[in-house]
Amino acid sequence: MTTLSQWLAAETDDRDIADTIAAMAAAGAEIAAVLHEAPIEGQTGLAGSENVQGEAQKALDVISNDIVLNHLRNVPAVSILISEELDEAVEMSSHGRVIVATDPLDGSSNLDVNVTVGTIFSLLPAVGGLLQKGTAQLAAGYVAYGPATSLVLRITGATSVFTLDGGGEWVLTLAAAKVPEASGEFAINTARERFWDAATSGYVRENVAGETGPAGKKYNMRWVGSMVADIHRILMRGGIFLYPLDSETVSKGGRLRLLYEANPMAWLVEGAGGRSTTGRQGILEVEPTGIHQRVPVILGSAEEVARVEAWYGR
Ligand code: FDP
Repeated sequence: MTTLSQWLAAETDDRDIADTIAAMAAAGAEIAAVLHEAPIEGQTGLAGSENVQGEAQKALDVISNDIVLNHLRNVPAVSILISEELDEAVEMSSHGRVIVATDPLDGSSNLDVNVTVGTIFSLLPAVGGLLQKGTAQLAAGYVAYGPATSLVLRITGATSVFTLDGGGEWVLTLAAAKVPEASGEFAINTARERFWDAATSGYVRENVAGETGPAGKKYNMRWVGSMVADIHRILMRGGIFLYPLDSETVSKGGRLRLLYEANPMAWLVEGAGGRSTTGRQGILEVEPTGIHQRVPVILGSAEEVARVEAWYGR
């Protein structure tokens, strides 16, 4: 059995990276415990406030953000925290070498229905400033709060999966996740079809046409509507996730956030042999212009991502 601390010791000599990841893992374990009992505590309702994107905050969004903040405050390596729940970046330790960007509770619109949600995080070198491309990431990960509590992590090597045991220990359960190159599953919010561009419509039309269509195989659709759950499925068994630019989100640049959703997920999927793109460039190559910037997100099995890219190239 390999624990998270043993894995960190083997994976990196950089104590700052290891300490920061360990603190995010501890925050994840604490959030998992809160989520387990949240309905009993009546904590799934609206908090009555709004986050920077103008979305209603769930009480648990705020609670999860506070838990992450408290854990990172104890880590001298952390210089700045960027959070989906905070308008501005928060200064932490003045000598810290690591920036953490996080969505403390992603998919929170699913909390009322007991569906998997998650905490996503990305580590960047403080020396590069707040706005760095995804290629600069030191590490990334997410915690998925589902039937099991999973921690998916990548520093620069493989993408590894840990499971939280009953004693609060993270145990390595998959050393190197592999996203199959080919897949017959796609994930997209089809209720947005009327806003789609020609590439998205063309790709989905081909999939829906099945064996007798141009793709020549049968597809199935899977959409949880909670990014962590959808990406976890893709890391475990392949598929493609699309939240493309469409006519409704174009003015905002997309739906999902670059620094704490798209970049960490692209880092993890690419570490498992999958691919990621906005449709026009690799997600990790996007130059950020703001900490809460949005971006189109397409990631998953390499063959499927290539088919979407081919549509964008037409
Ligand atoms: P949520 O707003 O519930 O936090 O991060 C945004 C996100 O969830 C993703 O987890 C999910 O993939 C997406 O929104 C779904 O958005 P729509 O229901 O608007 O399509």
